[in-house]
Amino acid sequence: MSVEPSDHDVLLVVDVQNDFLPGGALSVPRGDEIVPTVNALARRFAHVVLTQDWHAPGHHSFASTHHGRTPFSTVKLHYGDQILWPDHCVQGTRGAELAPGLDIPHAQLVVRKGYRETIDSYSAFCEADRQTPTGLGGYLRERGLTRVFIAGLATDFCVAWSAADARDAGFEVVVIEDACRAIDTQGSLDDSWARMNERGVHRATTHRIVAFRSR
Ligand code: VGL
Ligand code: ZN
Repeated sequence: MSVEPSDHDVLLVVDVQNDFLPGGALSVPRGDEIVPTVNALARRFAHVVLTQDWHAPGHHSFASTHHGRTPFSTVKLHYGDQILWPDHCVQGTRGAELAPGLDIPHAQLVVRKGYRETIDSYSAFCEADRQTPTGLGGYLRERGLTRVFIAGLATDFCVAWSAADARDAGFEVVVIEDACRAIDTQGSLDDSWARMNERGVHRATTHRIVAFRSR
């Protein structure tokens, strides 16, 4: 498969936000390293969409919302198992802002997700209840975009869930591995690649994509 960006391709930049960078509330190890890579990639794509984790205060994915619970433990919520996180990406806070180093002025849409207090959404397409769509699938389809390249944070959560759901929604998917970083808790990185491989998600590296001329 050629990974040359075409007019039917979109770059989806997942959750490159202050709280996921070193020093942030839910920092992804070496998450900052991908920022220049993502900027370089974005210059090769005419179509770019960003996502923003965007939680209400007291969100049910926060350990602090559940009495006596600690971050990185798991609870049962109405839709199934939920890993509990430190408070992060609270709506309107500095931690929720896109990383200041992101330089993608031509990005066309920012999808906010996880904004319902009782439902998390790792995926940019479908919330954790597995029923509530974010609208992104319809947006891409209406614009005639058929292949989704994905970069961002974190490989094993929001990138992986977005990739799997994009496949389920009928899109071709390419995860740009070196333009992502993982949290890797409780075997999550291996699990996420198993889930993506099962669905036929392709992998590529940045140098293969930026070798093509700029848009
Ligand atoms: C994420 C955990 C909680 C992510 C978001 O962006 O991968 N992970 N919220
Ligand atoms: Zn979150």
